[in-house]
Amino acid sequence: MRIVHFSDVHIGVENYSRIDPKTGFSTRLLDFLNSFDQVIDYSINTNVDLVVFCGDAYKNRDPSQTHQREFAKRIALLSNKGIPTVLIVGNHDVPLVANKASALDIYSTLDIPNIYIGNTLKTHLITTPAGPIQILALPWIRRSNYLAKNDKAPLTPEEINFAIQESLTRAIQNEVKLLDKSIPTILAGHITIGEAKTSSEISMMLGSDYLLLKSQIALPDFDYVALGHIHRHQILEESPPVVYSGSLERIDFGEENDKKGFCLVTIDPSQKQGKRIKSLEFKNVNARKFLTIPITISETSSNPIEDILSNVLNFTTEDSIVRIKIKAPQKFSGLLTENLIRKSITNIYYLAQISIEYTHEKLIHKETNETSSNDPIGLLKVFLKNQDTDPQKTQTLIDRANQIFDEINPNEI
Ligand SMILES: [Mn+2]
Repeated sequence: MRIVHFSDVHIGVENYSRIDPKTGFSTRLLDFLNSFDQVIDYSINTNVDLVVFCGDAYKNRDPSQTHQREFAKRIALLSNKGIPTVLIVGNHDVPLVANKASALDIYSTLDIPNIYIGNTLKTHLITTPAGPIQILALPWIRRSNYLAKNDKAPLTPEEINFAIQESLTRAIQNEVKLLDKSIPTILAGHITIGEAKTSSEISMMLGSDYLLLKSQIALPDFDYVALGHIHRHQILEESPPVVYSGSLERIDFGEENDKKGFCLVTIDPSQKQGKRIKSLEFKNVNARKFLTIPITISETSSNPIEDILSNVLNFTTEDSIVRIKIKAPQKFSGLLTENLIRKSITNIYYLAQISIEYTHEKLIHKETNETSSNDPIGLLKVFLKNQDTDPQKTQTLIDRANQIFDEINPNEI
């Protein structure tokens, strides 16, 4: 039995994007759909028996019609090919208010064949071409739902988290008692596990998370624990495998070095519980690359712009979202403007950011020519700059001025 496990598609994340002239879509939307397509294509072309999606289809709780159509198109392909597909509801899929529908509820409302929605904690018995399997769905729990049911006394956020953790642990234990041990079983959840590591998606989290510990879900009753929510792929436990497949696309530079993709799990249903896992592979998708280029301009450089360009050419940038971090001696500050650098560089797919840090002087920021009126050194620099003073001479004069100020105000920092 071959199972594809993926998660955190987050359609609608559109940072670092422009409009694609051919489609009118944001280029980042195309990136996200492209990596999503690779999961769907793999599942269909290699005829997998089951697809498990562990939550967060969209960026927002209220996805646009276009985003919903693009997600639905791809889920429909799986449905039409007869591949059973489990969709677990993530925190980005649920509204804050109790009784409002999640972004995935429409699939159970329409009763789409082969699509199973995990919007409550319960076990689904699913028939796959390779035999039956039990999926214990562990969706994101809405705080508001919880409060609505437990409104005896106002609780602090920490108390709410603790209460959710307790009730989830109990609910999982109750479900486990009802499982049929002769059938393979997967726990599929959208949740933070305390031991997991994050890269950058802190910015993607909506409020503070409740969490479970690995020991509460790595139970011998499960052949595999499929997780979503944390965007960094990681294997938290070998037996049973407790795995975050990770997201399909990078969101920011914190994920620059993370691989992106999905998991292929092979289970032998004829084996006894605990012996069913045959293999676990991570399959890379071709996600948009992020690249940081650090450049240090030497004191003796005769053409800093030229140096920046030749440094950039050492990297493959045609298909990457790039940021350039420049360190330069203060004397070049007049030469290096972001505009000029941007105009000079043409071989980058998307230039997200240029930062310039000047060594030595920090009191004045020449790009904006701002200096505070009570900063005499800063004012002196503006004066010298306006006089077109030679950079070396400027440095000497500034050093002398610093000495003088130190002598007058020896205790001033
Ligand atoms: Mn999430």
